[in-house]
Amino acid sequence: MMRLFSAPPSPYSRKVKVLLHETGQLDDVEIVYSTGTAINPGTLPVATNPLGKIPTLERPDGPALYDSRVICRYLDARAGSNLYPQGEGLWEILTLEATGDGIVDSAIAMVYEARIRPAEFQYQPWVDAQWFKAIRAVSALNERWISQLHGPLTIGHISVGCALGYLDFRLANRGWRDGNDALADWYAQFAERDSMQATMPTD
Ligand SMILES: N[C@@H](CCC(=O)N[C@@H](CS)C(=O)NCC(=O)O)C(=O)O
Repeated sequence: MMRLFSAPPSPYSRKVKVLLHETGQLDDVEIVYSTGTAINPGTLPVATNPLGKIPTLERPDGPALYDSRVICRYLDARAGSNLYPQGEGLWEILTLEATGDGIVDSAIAMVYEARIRPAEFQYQPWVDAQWFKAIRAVSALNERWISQLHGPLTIGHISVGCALGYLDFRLANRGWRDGNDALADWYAQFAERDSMQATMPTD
């Protein structure tokens, strides 16, 4: 049995869990609760992932895999589920995935700044700059990616869905929907999928 080190609030872990739902592999993976920070690694899987991050996928028949992008691609190949298009379209979808992940990178940097760094060391212009990155990417999704998002399910959809879900979860007051109606409409529909409903982030 494979073991997925992950935590309910983690948006990168959520990508993997959504993929497990969508590809019918839930029964093949034990979900192991794992949490911590760079300063206090807690139960993060440092023994198998030197970066000490989740998600990490331990496999009985091979070395552990880490980074959500690697794990998702592995599990897609394992299931033969075609969440990665063949041919030229692949590059666009990998970029869509990177856009969703990048939104999360900035959002998490903001959350860690507030939570981990002592108040006297916090630097608001840096926090605001992270938000500008995230909202610029949200706006690009709204302007340039809506037709892909309305197409067949790919890893790009999953990444973007988890990213927007994370903005709602941790940064709802920033109002990512403002001026991004097409993306908001897409997300309202996407969030109804069983895989998304079953993996809603919680503390
Ligand atoms: N690029 C990685 C990012 C993983 C990541 O940063 N996960 C966070 C939790 S959401 C983590 O493990 N943080 C602990 C740390 O940074 O030490 C991925 O896609 O899996």
